[in-house]
Amino acid sequence: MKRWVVAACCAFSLAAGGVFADEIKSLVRVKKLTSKQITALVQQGYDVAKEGQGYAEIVIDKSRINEFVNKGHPVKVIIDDLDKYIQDVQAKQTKSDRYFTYDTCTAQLKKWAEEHSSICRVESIGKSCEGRDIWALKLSDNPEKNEAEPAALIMGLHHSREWPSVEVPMATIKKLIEEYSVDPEIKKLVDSREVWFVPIVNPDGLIYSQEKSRYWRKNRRKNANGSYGVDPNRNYGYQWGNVGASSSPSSDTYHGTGPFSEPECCAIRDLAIREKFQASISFHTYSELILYPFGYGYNIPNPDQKIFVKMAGDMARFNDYRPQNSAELYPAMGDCDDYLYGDRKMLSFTFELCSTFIPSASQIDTFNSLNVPAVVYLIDKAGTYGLVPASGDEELITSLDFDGGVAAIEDLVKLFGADENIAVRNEALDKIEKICQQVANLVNQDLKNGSSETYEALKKIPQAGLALSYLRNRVIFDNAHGEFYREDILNELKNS
Ligand code: 0X9
Ligand code: CA
Ligand code: ZN
Repeated sequence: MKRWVVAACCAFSLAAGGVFADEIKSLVRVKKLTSKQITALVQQGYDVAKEGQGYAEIVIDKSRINEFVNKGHPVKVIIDDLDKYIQDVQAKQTKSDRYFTYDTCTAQLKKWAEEHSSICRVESIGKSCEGRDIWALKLSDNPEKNEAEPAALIMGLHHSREWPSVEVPMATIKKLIEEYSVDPEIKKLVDSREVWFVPIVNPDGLIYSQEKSRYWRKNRRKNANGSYGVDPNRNYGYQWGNVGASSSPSSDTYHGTGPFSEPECCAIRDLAIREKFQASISFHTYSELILYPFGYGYNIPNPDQKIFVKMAGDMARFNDYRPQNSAELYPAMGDCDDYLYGDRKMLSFTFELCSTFIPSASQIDTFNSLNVPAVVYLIDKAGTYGLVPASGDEELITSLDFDGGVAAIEDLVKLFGADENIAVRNEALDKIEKICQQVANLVNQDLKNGSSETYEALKKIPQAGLALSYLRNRVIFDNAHGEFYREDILNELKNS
């Protein structure tokens, strides 16, 4: 260990730890803390794993626990020696209950791509600090083509020690692939979306956490002062800064030398720019939360707040997690969601899975089954709510088929139809109008071709008033210009 590094550091980076890899780390619950004090701890670079009513759970050098006690904050040790604890979890894995490693995950992704090449393919979206491939699996019909379909991005493992965050994306792929050939609903979902999975954003970190220091959080960048690691969830380039993020390389929330200094974050950025996603989930552990932007400061206005609250609330029904704004947890600059929403206008969510970093492997099936349905929901809603923000562009709307258009109308009119806030409503209304025009066009086309099926279906949708009135205008116009319509339908529309 280079002890001189410590002498050169300020007192606060000492508190943040991370210089001595051989220090024993504990997970402790520090009590009698106000939420202001907890935010201050985050601000000072403490590795806060969970925030609760009057307490915080913190990863800290075992030798420093008493500093809290001495300041009048009772401490309960949850895990005395994190490294040993996680080694035990690892040792007790069975053949069937087992966390993915970088190698087993890579092999599984490649196997799926090989065996199901008509609906998925694998691509390396970049290299980690240590030169490993960051693998992505694309799931969609015609996976080689970039089609005008709503797109979603599902990420795991920004943070090394958060192994369950790899499992949920992998379990979602498995479900969608296996059910594709037997469940028409799943087939329709996969065919009408482009879903990208990046189960391991930080490969070097996962390997380090599984083979060396189990509580490791960051990536494995070798910093200029000899310490290791940048926090990938503080390195994104939207509102990159010092709130809830540290400029000390040895801190566990070190934000790097500049925005997007880390290749892992660049890989996600470049994929997002290329694929123009509408929605995303970034999985982490722990705390059983569903977080949404903005997270870089308190009370930052979010123009799409209403959609975020609705979707987070709906997803929380599957897993019973708590939906909340991420700054309310604690403000932190440079996280993934703020970039994906702030810059790319995606509906970006962070899930804090489980109630500890790495639960026993026997719980993998349980947390998967709680969370996979929420992912499927997000993939679906990328094509309805996802059309409202700027990422839901014109081309997506004019490519909607009848079912996709109707689903969007139903969701959006329900959410915005009765909104008394004119500003919020107008923004969404602009998109709703375009979707209704698209649906009216499709139905009009069907009527001209002699099919009234979509027309009859549209009439049954309670939210379809606007689409029907567009249809009426169009039919009357086209009829006046010599198009033929069935007499009864023409009269019905004229009199409606
Ligand atoms: O601090 C993080 O990066 C996330 N929690 S974790 O314990 N997995 O490290 C939460 C980030 C939420 N975003 C903001 N609060 N801005
Ligand atoms: Ca496709
Ligand atoms: Zn995390």
